[in-house]
Amino acid sequence: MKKLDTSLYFITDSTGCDEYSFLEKIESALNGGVTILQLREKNKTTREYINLAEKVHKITVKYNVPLIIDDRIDVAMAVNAEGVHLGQDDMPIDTARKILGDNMIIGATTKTTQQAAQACKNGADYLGVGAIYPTTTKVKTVLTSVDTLKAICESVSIPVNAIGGLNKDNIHILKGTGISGICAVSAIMKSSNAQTAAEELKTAAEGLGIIK
Ligand code: TZP
Ligand code: MG
Repeated sequence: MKKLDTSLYFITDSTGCDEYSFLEKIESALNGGVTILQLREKNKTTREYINLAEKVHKITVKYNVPLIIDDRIDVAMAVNAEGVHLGQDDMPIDTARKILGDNMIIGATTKTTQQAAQACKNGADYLGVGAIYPTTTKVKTVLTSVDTLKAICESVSIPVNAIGGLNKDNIHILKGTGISGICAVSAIMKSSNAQTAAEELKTAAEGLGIIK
């Protein structure tokens, strides 16, 4: 597997978006420098999830950007996605690793150093930590402090990404935490120009020395 670049991690949300605009937004964000993309669908049937994932994957492969499927290893396998993202209530990381083998990317949501250590031990390739700020994206989550984020970064040797309410104007608090990247849903999804939004987020994070 080539080295994982999580520096600009775009998580999609198709709510309220017709399929054409959704796919167009994804392509635009990829043009803006997104390095890894997660398809996150909570209300689709399995068949709908697979259909959409196939279409998204056709786009991401053109950009050589890994596609990560949220929650569902069956959907990830069905479309030959590059990986899956699993939360604390999803399939355990070690079980997923046994099924998926060593070549697929497995990401884990962790909110404590204990969860982070466990996820690493069980075979996670990267961690998502947050929510750093309150978020308008539909998610069951609590806030994670920047101190906890930093402690997690210091305690593991895999990439750690910050998530939750992040945008180009508020990411300065992530300076010095040791994160590898920034996850964003609405900062890109809700912008009128996804390419510009991705470019601006990347430029801001690079300017602050948060990402390389
Ligand atoms: N997990 C923690 S916060 C969050 C997820 C999936 C949503 C992040 O969305 P946004 O719009 O970038 O705040
Ligand atoms: Mg999940």
